[in-house]
Formats: sequence, structure tokens, C-alpha cells
Amino acid sequence: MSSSIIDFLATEARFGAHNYEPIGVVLSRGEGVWVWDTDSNRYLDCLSAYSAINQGHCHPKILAAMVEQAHRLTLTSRAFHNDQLAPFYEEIAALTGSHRVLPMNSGAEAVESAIKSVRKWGYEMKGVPDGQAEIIVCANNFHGRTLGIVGFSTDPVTRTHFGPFAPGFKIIAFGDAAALEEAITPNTVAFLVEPIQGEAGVIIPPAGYFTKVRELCTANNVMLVLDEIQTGLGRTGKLLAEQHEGIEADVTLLGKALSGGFYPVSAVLSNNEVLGTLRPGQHGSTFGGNPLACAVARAAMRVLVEEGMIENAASQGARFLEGLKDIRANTIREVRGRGLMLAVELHPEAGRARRYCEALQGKGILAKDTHEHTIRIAPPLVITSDQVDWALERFATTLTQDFS
Ligand code: IF1
Repeated sequence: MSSSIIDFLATEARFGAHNYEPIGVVLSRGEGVWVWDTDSNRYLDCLSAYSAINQGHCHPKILAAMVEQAHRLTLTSRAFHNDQLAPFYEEIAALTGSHRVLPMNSGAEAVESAIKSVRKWGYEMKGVPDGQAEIIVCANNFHGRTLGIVGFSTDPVTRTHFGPFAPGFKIIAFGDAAALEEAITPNTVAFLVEPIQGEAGVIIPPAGYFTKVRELCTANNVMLVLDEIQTGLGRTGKLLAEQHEGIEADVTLLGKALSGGFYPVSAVLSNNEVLGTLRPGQHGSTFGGNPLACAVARAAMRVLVEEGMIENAASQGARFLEGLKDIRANTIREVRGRGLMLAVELHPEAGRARRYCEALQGKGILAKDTHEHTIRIAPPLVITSDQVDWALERFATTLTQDFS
């Protein structure tokens, strides 16, 4: 490590809250699938800022839209209209087939906004007695870091000593439709779930699960809220992960790649009813729906579609998955993935995944461990076949090493 890197790390450690344990690389530039550190070493980004960089780093068209808009108008608040909001609504509704849009900033805010909206819908449309609304969520969920959300997390690291928490959530197993059927009561307003659990280690539910979930929600007048903040916008090889089972959520949450990584932009998308219950003054955000965010998001959605990134995620994802499955290494317990949302789970005896990520860093690849034994792989959706093959060579040599 050069002295400048050591200085950066020491200063962060001295002044920052220690709520992260990053890999020891200090990045200063990015372009497409590549990032460079302060010593000009180049890495293939296999994390994409947890899927916020689906369009690749510093996409020139999103950059141009951002700069152009920043010169004109950045923030009006929602006290006034701005000329970017209407076209943003129109374009995101057309792209996703939704009826109503609520623009927010972070993913967690979108989740919180959805919780408020489905509760309100439950009281005003479904007739649930006030204060009795129940929302069903899954074990090992990850929906963000705010108090409302960590209150229904099952991960002790995420929730310990942050209580007391809000009531009204019921936790069931992920991938188990019978558990959902059993958990639903007349007071259930929504089922909030990730199509593929990301933080839990890229857990793909059994085929048919979401078809059954959709049926149960419809039969019981329960809003199906899909958190597509990580799986959405092409990551899994479809625009939305729900399309893999041909279902439609009542409420869809987007964030991360909605801005291509330039700016925090999130959105709650719904049928007419759920967001239709919100009246003036009942919800809002200073920055939500601002013209800069809208202009950036419009460009981010446009390039995703126009440049074929969703199809590329499907084909390169299949190539990557096959390549990973071909690696013969007794460190590997399982390889999972859909589109470019991939994971290699190591045998516990192989040592911590973190060690493998550090070895990959030495070979020019940045990937992130999760839960001790899983390496998450999620490159930008602009990755080429040659780059996939280049990465696979490095994964193969790293995974055949033993770091136990
Ligand atoms: C961190 C994980 C990924 C998300 C889903 C909502 C949010 C997230 C499905 C909240 C955010 C991030 C946040 C990041 C780590 C990360 C993550 F490892 F924790 F699980 F992506 F895999 N729904 N996920 O994945 O969105 O408020 O952050 O914009 O350090 O907390 P946000």
C-alpha cells in the first residue's frame, strides 16, 4: 500500500463512524466496468456499488444529462412544479407499467414510504381497524437501515440495541408460500419481499413461489410489495425480477440504478389505489422528485433500454454463471445467480470469503463478501464476453487457492 492510501485509511478511521469495514482500496476514478485506485491500479468492479452502477461508471449520457440539468435548475421542492417531474413520471410509468409514482431519494425511504402507503390503503380501502394493520415480511430480509426497517430485520448485527421498534410486522420464511398463507389475517395489508434476497447471499426462491404468492395476495386482498431496489432495472436479466415469473406486484420499489449511481433517486410505483390514498401534507421529501434527480433518472432509464443492457445482463449473466459452475475447486459449495446477480458460496472450511475478495483485489477484481462464506458478484450490465472471461480466469485461480 502506498503512503497516500495509508493516510486516507487513517484519517477515515480517526474521524469517521466505524460502521463499515471496507476492503483496503481507495478509488478515485471509474469508467464503464472499470475503477482505478489512487495509485492508478485498475480493477474490474464486480460489486457495482451494490447494483447502483448497472449502467457502468460515469456513463457519458447520464453525466451529460446531469451537467446540463445542474446548469439550469437543481431543486425547487415540491412546493412548486418543475419541468422534469412530469416527463419522469410518464417515462417510469411507461417503462414499468405502473399507474402512480412517488419519488424519493434513498432505497430505505422508498421502503418506508411504501409501508406508510400500504397501511393507509389498509385503513381507508380495505377497512382494517385503525392501528391494527399487519405487514408480512421474510426472514433474512434486507430493506435498508432506518428504524422502521431494522425493526423487522432478523439479523442481530443490523438490529441489536437500536430498539424499541415499531409493531405491526410478522416474519415468515422466504420461499415458503404455505407460510404466507398461514400468516395472512383479515388485518394483513401487505407482503413486503425481495424477489431474490441480496444481502442474505443471493437467495433465489423455488420456481413457482411468486406465482403462488401473487395468487394468495390477490385472493386475500393483500398488497404485494416487491423490493426491486437491488433486483430491478436489468440486474437479473429482465427489467424487473417479477417478470421471471410473469407476475405483477401491486407496489414496486426502485432505487440504486434508477440514477445509474450519480445521485440518490428512488421511487415507489403502485397501482392506482395504494398511492392514491395519499393526500397533500401526508408524505413528502425536500429532495424527492427534484429536477436534477428526475433528469438523471430519465437518462439512466433511457440508456438501460436503448443500449441493450438488460439483454446483455441476461446473456453475460448466463456466461458468467456457467463459467463459475465450470470451476473445479473444493472451496466451492454452491454457485447461484440470475442475470448478473451472482454469488459463490464457499465451504465453511475454505476460510472467510473476505480473504478471497482480498486475493481477487490483488488480481484486479473488486468483489464483496457477505455473511462470512459468500462472494457476491454483480458487475455493471455493460460487461462484455471478453471481460467476463477475463474475470472468470481470475476467479478460477483464486478459488482454487486455499485460505483456510
Ligand atoms: C449498506 C446489503 C446490498 C437493498 C434492498 C433496500 C435497500 C437495499 C433490497 C436500501 C440496500 C445496500 C445498502 C448497503 C449495502 C447494501 C446491500 F449488502 F446490505 F444487502 F445491496 F446487498 N432494499 N442495500 O439491497 O437502500 O437506503 O441503501 O439506498 O451499506 O447498507 P438504500
